[in-house]
Amino acid sequence: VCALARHLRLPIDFRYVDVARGAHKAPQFLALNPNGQVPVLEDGGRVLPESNAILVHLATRAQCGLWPRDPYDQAQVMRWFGWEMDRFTRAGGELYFQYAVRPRFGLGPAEPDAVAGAIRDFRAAATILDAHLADRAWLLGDAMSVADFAVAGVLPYAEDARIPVRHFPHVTRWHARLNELPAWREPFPPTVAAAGDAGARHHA
Ligand SMILES: N[C@@H](CCC(=O)N[C@@H](CS)C(=O)NCC(=O)O)C(=O)O
Repeated sequence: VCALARHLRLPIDFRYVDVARGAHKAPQFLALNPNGQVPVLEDGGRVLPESNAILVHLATRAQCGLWPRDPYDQAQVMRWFGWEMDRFTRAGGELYFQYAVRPRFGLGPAEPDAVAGAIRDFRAAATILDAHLADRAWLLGDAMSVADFAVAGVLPYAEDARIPVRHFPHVTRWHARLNELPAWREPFPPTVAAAGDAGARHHA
């Protein structure tokens, strides 16, 4: 969400949510998102949680084409949104939790069974993604879309989370293409980035 907001140069006032101190479970925040999770967008008095919904809203507001016009392409974006939550990000996110979140929050070392399961699931998902990207620049083909922002969201954490992405050449090439965007490389506004490892702790 932050990468897209920055890429589109949208005038967003970023607020840091200190997850380490439980700010996302405070009544004030739960009034915005009863799930107690970041990110949440407020736009003109309207509130929108869920990162993928926010991606669509921002792209539509910016009229930038990253939310495609063609209904079939829109359905394809929804396909990748569902797929990343169910498979790719779920597996990569588990590795992020095991290798990055657990040590940071003093929850003890990574759990071997959870790691083994997540690696197996990540490899299975990445195999499918790699085959899809073998003859495409972007998930939808020739044009970048919000689906690319959603599916690739876990990859900047690949090193910290020991996500075995380097075994998948087309996924690697696709992510390198995203990394050509300054906003992908530096998604966080300075105030948020300065507040710590902003990876999972901002409210867009
Ligand atoms: N489906 C939600 C998931 C959001 C989510 O998992 N947020 C994490 C940080 S990336 C969070 O707030 N975790 C704290 C918690 O669940 O207590 C979305 O895509 O926005």
